[in-house]
Parts: sequence; C-alpha cells; structure tokens
Amino acid sequence: MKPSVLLAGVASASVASGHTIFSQLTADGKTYAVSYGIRTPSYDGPQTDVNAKNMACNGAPNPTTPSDKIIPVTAGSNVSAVWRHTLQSGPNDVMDPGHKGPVMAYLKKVTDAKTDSGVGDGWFKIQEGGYTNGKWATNVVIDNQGNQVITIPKCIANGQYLLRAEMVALHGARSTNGAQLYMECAQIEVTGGTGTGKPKTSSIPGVYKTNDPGLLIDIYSMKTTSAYVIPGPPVFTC
Ligand SMILES: [Cu+2]
Repeated sequence: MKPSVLLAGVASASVASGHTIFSQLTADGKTYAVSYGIRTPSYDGPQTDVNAKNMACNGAPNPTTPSDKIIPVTAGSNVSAVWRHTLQSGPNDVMDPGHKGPVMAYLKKVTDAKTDSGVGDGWFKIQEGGYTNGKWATNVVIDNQGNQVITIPKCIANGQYLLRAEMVALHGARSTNGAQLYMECAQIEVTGGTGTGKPKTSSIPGVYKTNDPGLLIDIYSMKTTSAYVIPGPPVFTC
C-alpha cells in the first residue's frame, strides 16, 4: 500500500489510503502537540507480522522518531489517544471507515520511557473495544473525532510507563497476516497511583498469534449479533 497524497485530508473512499497514527495524547485536560511524547512514524502504514519486534512500538517499515518528552498522567484519570490518518490530518480524517476492527490499549512499566524499546515482557492491557451490535470499536473512535478514551488504573505503581494504543483493521484479515495493526507508544509518568495492583503481564511480540480468532477472520460474513473475540489478554482491573 502507498500513502495517498492526493486523498490526504479527506475521509477517503479508498481502503488503501486510510491508515492511521496515534499522534497526540490528551491527559489531565491538556492536549499535547502532535508527536509530543509519542514515537510517531512519518508513514502511517500498519504492522502485519504479530511476531515482529516492531509490534511493540511500531518501527520499520514505518520508521518512528524518538521523543525526549514525557507526559504527566494522573492514575485513575481518563486520557485520550488521538488518532489521525496522517500527522497533518484533523479530527474529520481519523482513518478510512472501511478499516474495521478492535481497539486496545496497554501499559508497560519502564525505567526510562524515553529510551525503552518496549519489546518483551511487561505489558498489560488496560482498555479494549471489539464489536457490539454491529459496530466496531474503530468506528466508535472515528465517530469520537479520533479519541480513544483510556482509563489509567488507579491502583498501578507510580513511575514511568509506555502507553501503547492500538487500532486493528480487519478488512483483509481473511488471509494470514492480513490484519493491519496500528500502534504507537506514548511516554508517560504516572503519579497518584496506589501501587496496590499487581497486573499480570505479557510479552509484545507474543501477545497475539497469527491464527487468533480475532485476527484471522472474515468480518464480511459477520451478522449484527455475531460474537467477536478481542485478541490479547483480558483487561487488567484494580
Ligand atoms: Cu490501512
């Protein structure tokens, strides 16, 4: 797939042009600038190999730019991962609405959020959306002007974390490695956490399998009432 310069800025009709980037974070009522504290790529393409290291925080073939910023976040508050088609797009250009699938968010506690690659164990899921009454979670985010609302658990320990927000597009998921996974990692510092929660953690890569029923699937055969199994572990709750 190629980036579409011609179609940038509109909600395009072409599936190929409609990728997406977690490009901004809203935390404690403040929306930070595009790429502030987030390792954003210049190209909005997906990861498709769930066993690749770049499943953690993106990377080649979508090289990301490091950030030397860390965003303060209060435990127990809601943050928004802001998704945009490109780093220049506005709230009406989030992702091609033909990109349908689950939405998820993970945290990983790290010593240095600016430099930790995110690859390996330590991840726990804190938010997910799948398929409800015929509507995909990706479409919920699109309808919410690109805002993926994520509650930061109150009971986690204070300190630096990577916040990995993810959208998955399943339009091509009938074939192996056909699911398109979009993710970026934000660098955050959590305060106000009680530290009483002990999340069970998973490795990324490793958290998904190629043949997960939520990743190898023909979504066009689904009915409004169909059940959908969101990939990955259950959501951690305090
Ligand atoms: Cu795409």
